[in-house]
Amino acid sequence: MVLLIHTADIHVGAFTRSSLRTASVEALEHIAGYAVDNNVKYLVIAGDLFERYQISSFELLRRIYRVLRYLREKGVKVIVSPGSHDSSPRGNDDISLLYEAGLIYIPRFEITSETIRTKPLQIDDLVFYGIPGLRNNKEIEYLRRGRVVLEDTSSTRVKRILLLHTSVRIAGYDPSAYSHRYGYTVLENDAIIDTLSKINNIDYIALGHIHFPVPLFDETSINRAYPGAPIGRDANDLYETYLLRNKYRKDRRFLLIDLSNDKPIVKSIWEDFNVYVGYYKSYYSGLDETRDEIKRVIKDLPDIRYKALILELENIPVEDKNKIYHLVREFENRFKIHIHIRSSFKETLSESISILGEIGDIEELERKAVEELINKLSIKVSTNKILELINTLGREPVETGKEEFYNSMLRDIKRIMEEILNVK
Ligand SMILES: [Mn+2]
Repeated sequence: MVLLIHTADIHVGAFTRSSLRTASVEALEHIAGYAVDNNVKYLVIAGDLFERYQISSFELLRRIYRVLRYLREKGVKVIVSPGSHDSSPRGNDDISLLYEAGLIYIPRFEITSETIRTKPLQIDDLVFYGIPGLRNNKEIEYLRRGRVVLEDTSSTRVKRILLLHTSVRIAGYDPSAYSHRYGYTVLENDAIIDTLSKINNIDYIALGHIHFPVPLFDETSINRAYPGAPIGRDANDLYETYLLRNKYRKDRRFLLIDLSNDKPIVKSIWEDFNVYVGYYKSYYSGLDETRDEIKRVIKDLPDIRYKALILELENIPVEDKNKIYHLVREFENRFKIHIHIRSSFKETLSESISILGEIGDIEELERKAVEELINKLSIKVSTNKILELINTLGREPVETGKEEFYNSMLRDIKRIMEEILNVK
């Protein structure tokens, strides 16, 4: 039997100031335990092992080193491809340190303005390739233009696995509906990666980047899937965990891939990863009442290691927003719980509360800066449009076909400007 585990988007280092901060490393420990107990010899992490390219937590790093050392001692090989969060272009990142320590394998690649060339990494009878997640989903440009080269794919009978960290529309799931989280560019459909896998004899594509598990299945014959994040990294992910359980009657998961036959058999290993997400919606009815209400909701939560609560409180008066903020912080500490407040009342509230959330990457910082500027200038334009413009201007030309590149860029700029100025 050729078995491997496929996971992605662990985001160790997310939720830094919250009681959830150890949840993701614990999820990885759990997956590692499953691999050892079930004699699975390969663990594939398709990007975003870490929340940032360097995390500073000694506690989390020590646990990462320990679990990886444990896997190595048990003969489990861990193959990691860089994601959009955890790699630095110069390799000053934590995953490079893990590689130097001999704890993980990273399939090598070279990126020029022309191509992404990825080199085979052979381990036993398996060959791994990795296409990293790049800033602004730039890997998509390469994929669209057919400028991704997998080297030496012709050789003997081995199974080939491609680790691919990107945003692709798959099985009816459209990541562009969540574009600010997954980048502004999305591969329109998976025909491109279909072709890529066919011409390179790829047996299985281990996808990463989309935190929601796609597609949802218990067990099926399929050659690509997003396992989804075990924990996630922000309130959106927690809300999706809630939806997965309460709307789709599924859970978070990792994937067990059986490559023994011609077609891979992929099985979802559903897991709660010791996280409970509660959702509570109410109208604000005064500070004391709301305090009692929230306390009651928290006390009703099941006794589980990691608790999160999404509170939707409507009609909070502006003069009470800071009091609510402090109340929530107090409850978070007292009850060891992660609370996220969503309010439909006024933008000012979500703004003041937003420091509860995480500012994890440059794209989020960009968004915050643009939002602030729009507010300051009181102009009527959507943040998304400005970010789309910035990202379009930041596209990098490919050496061949420069004219076509600039023409299509100008077309896009014209379209965005027309939408911003509301003309046409
Ligand atoms: Mn991610």
